[in-house]
Amino acid sequence: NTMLSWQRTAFHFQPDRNWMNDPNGPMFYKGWYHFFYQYNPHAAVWGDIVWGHAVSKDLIHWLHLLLAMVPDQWYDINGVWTGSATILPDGKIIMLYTGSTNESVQVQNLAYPADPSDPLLINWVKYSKNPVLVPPPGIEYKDFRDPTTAWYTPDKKWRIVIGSKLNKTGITLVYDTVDFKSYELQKGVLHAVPGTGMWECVDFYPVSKTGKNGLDTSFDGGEVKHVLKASMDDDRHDYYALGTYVHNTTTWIPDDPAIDVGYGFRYDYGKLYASKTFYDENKERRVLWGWIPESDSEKADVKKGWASVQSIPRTVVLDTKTGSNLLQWPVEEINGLRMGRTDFDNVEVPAGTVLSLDIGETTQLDIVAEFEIDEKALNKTLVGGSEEYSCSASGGAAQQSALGPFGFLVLAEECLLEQTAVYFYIVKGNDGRLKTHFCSDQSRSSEASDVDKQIYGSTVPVLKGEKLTMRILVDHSIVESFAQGGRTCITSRVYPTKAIYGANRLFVFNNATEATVNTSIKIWKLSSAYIHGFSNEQKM
Ligand code: DQQ
Repeated sequence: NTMLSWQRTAFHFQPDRNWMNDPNGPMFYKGWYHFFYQYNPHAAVWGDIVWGHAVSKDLIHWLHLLLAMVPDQWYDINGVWTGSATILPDGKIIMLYTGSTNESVQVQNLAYPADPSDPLLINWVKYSKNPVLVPPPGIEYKDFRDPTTAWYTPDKKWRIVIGSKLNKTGITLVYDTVDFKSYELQKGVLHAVPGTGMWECVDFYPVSKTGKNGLDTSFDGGEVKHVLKASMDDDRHDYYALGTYVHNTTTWIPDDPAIDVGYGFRYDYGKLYASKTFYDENKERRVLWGWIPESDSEKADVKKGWASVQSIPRTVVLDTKTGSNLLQWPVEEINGLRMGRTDFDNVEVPAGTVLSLDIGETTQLDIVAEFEIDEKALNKTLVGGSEEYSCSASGGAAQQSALGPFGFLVLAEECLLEQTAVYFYIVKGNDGRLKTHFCSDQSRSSEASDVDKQIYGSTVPVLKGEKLTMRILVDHSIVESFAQGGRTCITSRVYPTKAIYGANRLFVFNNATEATVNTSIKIWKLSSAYIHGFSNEQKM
């Protein structure tokens, strides 16, 4: 089926076939990265959820292993749902996950490796007295899921958080435990935000205010902020906020109440959901995984026989320059896929031009670029470019103003019949201040009619003296874009019908009416990653 098989990605994690959703229990253990994921072994749609399992030495090349856990007990017979790993100081692994019971009640279960000396952790044992937690009084039986990684507290206990809701208020229930078998519900909810609905896949972790390294989830030093992230069941986006965690009162307070969980920053302004971080002690970094759902129709997924990929794992650190947002960046191991590099230095792109970047195959790319706008245009009194601009409500890459849009057309067909535009759009306010938007326009990404054609994006902080920079990873049907070192990220899932294989082109464009931009671009072709292994059918 050549129409659809080309959409298979070449270096994004995915099983051989069928449906995948949330990342589960990522960790580094005895020299291997372990990745588990929500998986339907029977179809390309959600259902019959088990835990798929794969291992890697570098987070890029993967060996699929046997299914780790399947629904075979009354407490998870309707699904082995999302969970997290905690590695205790003695190296013991604790896996907590949500089970949907025979009555569809959401409960928390404990599992551990059958043989901790096996670095591949092939076999998993469920604790004989599961479930270890059932919904507490006042919580609906279907609003209690996705336990976090535990952190060690000053009271010498382990603390976890579980997402829930009370009426329409998203909340995080907090439990303390000593042995992971019995738990005490804490009085305070860590945080609650009215109007946000059910919080799925909560993540909670410290980031350093001073260092470049990631921090263990239990880190308890001085110079940290804590990130609280929740996946909003209502609007299907992952929102995070930075704040201060106070152990004694079991609270977390956002730095800026206007940028709270559910209202403020998203990890990604395109497709990314149910994400989860882990502390990678191997490289002293915190790594984020996110599920990238499809944006075509369910019918198309069934036809192509698979659905969803995972994002390229991203390192996450506090942006110490702004102090107010995170930086997400593809793990450095992705650079190992880089092959030939082509440089375009100091290319002038006048207002209203599109330049073809003639580099041959353009389906697997790593593009790193910087842009400078000519001073004359910046200093002019400008017309066009509304202060109310937002990528998603705009006319996309076709909407011109004095200072933008400019950027790239990827997965583009020669005559631009199909194109996915990734670009900056600058607005000059009445006060003369510049505001930079970073957008990804899917409106002309495909001639197919049953696919998402939204325009994604948000603003991106640009500090004094900084050039505008972006990095784009292109992988057949997915475009992951990072602006200003990862302050704003956008993942687009696109389905061109013409811009495929050799018919695929890359362009740099400047659709501004006033500004000439000067750009320097480095482009690497990326080779495919090894992502194979045993058949997942073996254990069913
Ligand atoms: N997916 C899991 C749930 C989680 C949801 C079920 C988020 O545990 O809340 O597959 O995508």
